[in-house]
Amino acid sequence: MAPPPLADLGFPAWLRAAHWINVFFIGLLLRSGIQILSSYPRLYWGYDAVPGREWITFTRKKLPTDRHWITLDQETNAPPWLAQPGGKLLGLGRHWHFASVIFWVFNGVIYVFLLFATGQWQRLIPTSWSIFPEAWNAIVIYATLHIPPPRPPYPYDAIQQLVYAAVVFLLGPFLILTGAAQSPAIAGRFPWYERLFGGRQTARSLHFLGLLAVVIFTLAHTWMVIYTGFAQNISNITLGTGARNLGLAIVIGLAIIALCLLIYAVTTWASLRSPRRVYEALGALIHPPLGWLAHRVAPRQRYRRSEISPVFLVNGEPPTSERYELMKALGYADYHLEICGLVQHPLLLSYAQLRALPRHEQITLHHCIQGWSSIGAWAGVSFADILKLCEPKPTAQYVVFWSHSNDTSGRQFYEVIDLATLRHPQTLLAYQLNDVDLTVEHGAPLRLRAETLLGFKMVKWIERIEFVEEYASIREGQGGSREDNKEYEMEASV
Ligand SMILES: Nc1nc2c(c(=O)[nH]1)N[C@H]1C(S)=C(S)[C@@H](COP(=O)(O)O)O[C@H]1N2
Ligand SMILES: [Mo]
Repeated sequence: MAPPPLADLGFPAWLRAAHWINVFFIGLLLRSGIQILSSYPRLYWGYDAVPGREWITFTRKKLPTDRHWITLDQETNAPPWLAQPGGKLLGLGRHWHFASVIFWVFNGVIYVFLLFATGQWQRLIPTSWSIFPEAWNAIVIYATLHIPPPRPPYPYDAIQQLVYAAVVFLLGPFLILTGAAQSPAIAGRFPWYERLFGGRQTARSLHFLGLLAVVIFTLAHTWMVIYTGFAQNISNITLGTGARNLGLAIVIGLAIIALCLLIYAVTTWASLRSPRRVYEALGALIHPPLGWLAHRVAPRQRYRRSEISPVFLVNGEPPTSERYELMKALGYADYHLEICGLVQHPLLLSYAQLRALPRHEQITLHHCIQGWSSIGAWAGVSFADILKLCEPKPTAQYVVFWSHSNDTSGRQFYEVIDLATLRHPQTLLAYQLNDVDLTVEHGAPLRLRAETLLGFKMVKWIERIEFVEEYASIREGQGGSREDNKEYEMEASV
């Protein structure tokens, strides 16, 4: 069946609805995206974030000089008028970003489907090669600071048509693909996918440039809408092409924009006021798919020796207890790893016993939730070997890693990981980084590596490993120190 002619298509209700829904979620994505960027406001090319090699920095914040700085010192405060929700609420910013993505993609898929089902695609996709000479003519006219005339039946010039088509069919998918390339679970399981973009930091930089393209497009689009007949244009996209009452259309159009801004304001205010409740509400939506990804996808990372980062960044405050200081002074000779909880054989393994177990090595990319990444060669004990020794009981579902260090609330640092995720190959209790025994900064004497997860799950300075059935009864019940204190998500796979 031939599609109806372009002139008869008009702006059906679904197209108008999809347009405004898109505007609303793009706004949320931009706001929450800026929140995420503010946690590590510097961009790099390649795989890792090597200090000094950033191509752009958005902060003048100084690092502390009286102690070893950590990457949390590089986090900045985002202004709530610009970012969602503002401050240092990275965890909540991610929740807004991921929740918005779900609705935005859903809306986009329906829109594209209906474009093709109704013939509306003819608005965007050129049907003749003459579009290119016409586009060139349009550019020449723009260069003289004039607006080219529309080309009936199209309501706009050739360049506009090409730009609209590129935004829908190229920029949208580009943002989704570069977003996905930053996930530790996806990069861990499909290293070729990350290589396609030239590394995680390149994907992050491209994702940012995509954001910039969206902003520039939105400004240019808004300007054109105003310049080429604001009343008629806004009427078309709110009430449809048949509408007579242009005044009413303007009121409705502006009311929709005001409503979007109001919702951003209210949801930002709610996020700042009761972060935990917003975390739980949005979490109900995003945690199931993230958890599914983390434990379904087994990592297969293998970077080359030559790719090891010249500097492996450091995060997390080291232990300060006397006990740890003493252990360190003795070269960890009296260190013991305690394995307890729901296991057939509770264990107390000395440092020497741990190092006598088979040694495994892997060169992997570390993804910090803040946005930086580093490549390192880790060596240590395979978690599978520990499981063989202790034999978890059938009721054991989760493993709690307790650290010698304290979290930001001054209590013992801990993180919980589900047993299925830990059964993946490349789960390591590491004692070496780049062929030397771990330094204090990197978690001496023992730290976790779980290569489908974000860095904050990989507890350093491990004191004790406890097998449990559930974690709701541990501390605040969110699954770890960072979840309890900073609203990071337990299913740290993206
Ligand atoms: N005990 C403890 N472990 C921790 C942290 C911490 O604050 N305390 N920070 C985590 C975070 S956020 C990251 S990114 C990694 C950093 O590991 P690295 O310092 O070896 O790069 O450690 C993780 N393990
Ligand atoms: Mo991190």
